[in-house]
Amino acid sequence: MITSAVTISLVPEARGGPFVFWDDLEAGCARAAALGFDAIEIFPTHADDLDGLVLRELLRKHGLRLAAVGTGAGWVRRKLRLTDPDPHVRMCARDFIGAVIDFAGGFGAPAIIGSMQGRWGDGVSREQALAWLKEELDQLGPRAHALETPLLYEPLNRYETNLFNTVADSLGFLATLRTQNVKLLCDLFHMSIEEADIAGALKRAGPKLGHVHFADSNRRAIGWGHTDIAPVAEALKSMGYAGHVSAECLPLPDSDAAAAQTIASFRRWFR
Ligand SMILES: [Mn+2]
Repeated sequence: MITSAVTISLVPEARGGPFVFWDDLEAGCARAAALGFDAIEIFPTHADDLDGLVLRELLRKHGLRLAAVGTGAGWVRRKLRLTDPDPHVRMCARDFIGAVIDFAGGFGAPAIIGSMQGRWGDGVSREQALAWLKEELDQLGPRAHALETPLLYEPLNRYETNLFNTVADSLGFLATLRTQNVKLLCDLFHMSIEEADIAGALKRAGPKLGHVHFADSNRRAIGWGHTDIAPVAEALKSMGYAGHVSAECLPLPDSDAAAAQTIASFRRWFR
């Protein structure tokens, strides 16, 4: 069964970014539950800044699950990335992500590698950047596997990375890894920029699809842009996808309205 999730960002530096709820984990959980979401996706400043006991109690109290945990704060706050030319920066990036893998794994949830993948250029060749990314994913993938969770790799649009922008190219890269535990996070906003056929790309990912970011073409809540959702929903259902569709969209016109529009769209297409 496909389940719904909504994002909660706890990263002050990311204000203005595409997250539905902000700053307050308890309030975000309460709103998510009131609207009928199945799960939350958290963007923490660092894994160590999350209190596992507090989170467990909040999830229990509100009947929610943890869908995934993002690692983008490592880039936003500390400029860490897995393809940095400085080996110390790569090591810190790996540690940052590893701590999120361990924390999320305790809740049966995967960590997400999005902006922490970095990019090539500025003296780093594409070949070198991909070799470093491969090396890091081959260490982090098994770490997640030990916790029985996948590790999520998210292709981003061309304005955010020059490593991989499409599902097809990302699948080709994942096939070169030793670990089989890295799955794709397909973000419908990035896909609306990069894919010729979003539904076709999702089907192509097939069993490698681990998570979906649910946002329209303009990164607003689903239904408020021009993405044709019908074939996208049909593709996810027909391929037997059984993960979350998680609202990673702009909080416009405000958080509650974006969340309400998302859950209305979710019910329309998946219930
Ligand atoms: Mn995303």
